Formats: sequence, C-alpha cells, structure tokens
Amino acid sequence: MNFHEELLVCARPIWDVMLRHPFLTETAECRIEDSVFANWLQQDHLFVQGAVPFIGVLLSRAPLAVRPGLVLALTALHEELELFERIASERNITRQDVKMTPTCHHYIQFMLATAYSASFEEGFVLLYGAERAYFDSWSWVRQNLKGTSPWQPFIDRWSSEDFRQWIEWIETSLDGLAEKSSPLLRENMKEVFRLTGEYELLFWDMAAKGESWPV
Ligand code: MP5
Repeated sequence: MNFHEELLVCARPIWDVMLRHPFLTETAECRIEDSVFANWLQQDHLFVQGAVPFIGVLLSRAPLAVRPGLVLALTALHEELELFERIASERNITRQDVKMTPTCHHYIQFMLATAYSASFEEGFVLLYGAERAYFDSWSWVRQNLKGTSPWQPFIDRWSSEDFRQWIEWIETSLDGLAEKSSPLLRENMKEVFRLTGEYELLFWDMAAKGESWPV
C-alpha cells in the first residue's frame, strides 16, 4: 500500500462522517439555505487568503522536485480568489467586515504553524489532507446532485479533472517523500493528516451551524 493510501485508511472514520455532512447533502439536494452557503463562502474566501502564505512558506522549504507544483498552486489560488469575488458580488454576499470564525482562525493558525515550524513533509501532508478533503467532498456533491445548483462553479472547481490531476501529483510526490522518511516522521505525518481531516469536519460544521467568538 502506498503511503497516501495508508493515510486514507487511517482517516476513514473521519472521511465517512465528512461525506455524510448535512452541508454537503443539502448542497447536493439543492435545498441549502442561501445564508448558510454564504457563510461558507465568506469563511472559505478568508481561508483561501490564508492558504497563500501557507503555500508560500512551503515553497520556500520545498525540495527542488516539488517546487514547480507549488508555484502552479499559488497561481491557481489567485484564480480561485477571483472566483469567490465574482460569485459573492453576483449573489450580493458582502466581503466587507467579515470576521474570521474561531474554526477558520484555528485552522489557518495550524497550517501556518506547521508550515513554519514542522518538517516540510508534515506541511506537505497537511496540504494533501486539505486538498483531498475538498476533492472528495465536492466530487460527492457532484455525483449526488439533484437538479441545478446555484453554486455550480464551486462544485465544478474542486471536482474537475484538473483538480484530480493536481491531487494525483500531490499523492505521487508525497509517496516519494514518505519512502525517504524515518518511521517516526511517517507517524508524525499521519497525525498531521488526521488533524487536518478533523479541521475539515469542523469547517463544515462551522459553515452549517454558524459560529462566533464569545464576546
Ligand atoms: C480547501 C478550501 C481547498 N478551499 N477550504 C478548506 C476549508 N479546505 C480545503 O483548498 P484550495 O487551496 O482552495 O484548493
């Protein structure tokens, strides 16, 4: 079994809950409330803004062979930010004065702390966890879609053939890195992957239920 497959087997219980999440089922059944989807859109827009420095730090620490893929990812993130901005203005969703929720804040801090202070391999496995979670979640929505979704551009973005190829590139690179890693480092990478899956679940929960700071 390749390393990325081992990660997915260990995280299966998290993925099982994620792929039954009400946010995804309601989106697939085209009955998600606009305000709930808008909540996700606003927070994910902030999340993707936070992902730019995360990839930037990873890039600065990456082995030569992995750099070209991460450079492409940075360009893709800027296209993605334009997508958020376009849909938000088409749907009258404000992007002014939107506060980051605790979950979004914690997740971004976890990403930046891992990229800066853990090994490159642990940062890279975090990237895999976040991307794979989105690929699986939005592909599930696409496969189970009933009707025409007003949010189709987001479904298309993370379930596309281009995105699948990007995931495959991460998996091949990750398997190569894991082959050269010590057993201890591989265990640490598994833990980062597990935590990333948990954060992904928290993110869907936050979007579906709403969340605010105590004061
Ligand atoms: C992604 C995302 C995918 N946009 N938001 C969360 C909470 N997890 C994963 O990352 P990207 O960089 O938008 O493809």
